[in-house]
Amino acid sequence: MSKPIYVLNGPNLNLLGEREPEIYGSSTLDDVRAACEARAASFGREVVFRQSNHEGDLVSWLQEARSKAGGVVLNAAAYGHTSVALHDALKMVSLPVIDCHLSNPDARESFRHHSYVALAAKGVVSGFGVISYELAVEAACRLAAD
Ligand code: CA2
Repeated sequence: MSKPIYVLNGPNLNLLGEREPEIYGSSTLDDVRAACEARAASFGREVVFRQSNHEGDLVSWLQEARSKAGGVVLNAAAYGHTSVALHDALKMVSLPVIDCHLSNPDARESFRHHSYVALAAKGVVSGFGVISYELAVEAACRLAAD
């Protein structure tokens, strides 16, 4: 039985669809979850989809993923730009980890240009809205060993 892909979402993404649709699109996080599940299902995998506004939850879920996941898609949101704790946790995950963003942080404010997640990830998908998640889940499924 293939292990699931963990899709982990950071702060404020629970409010997706409620504001700034010109940047993030109009999909809700439930829409994102459905898109991830559909793409993973086409590769015979399931998704464990979670969101938290708390940095420590994301660290704990990355530690859990080490033994339970086939791969990880992480949109750490603002914590990606600030969190050495997430970077350190990711360095202990020997699975394909895809850094995923709805918007393209490199085309935005300079404080979004640095990513502690990208430095420890296999690759980055950004700028395509919900499609970023679909591409990231596909990459995780195709790169997963277990
Ligand atoms: O583009 C992305 O996916 C981001 O990770 C989103 C973060 C931002 O800090 C990163 O630089 C890029 C912000 C998430 C805010 O969540 C929203 C909540 C409500 C409406 C829209 C977005």
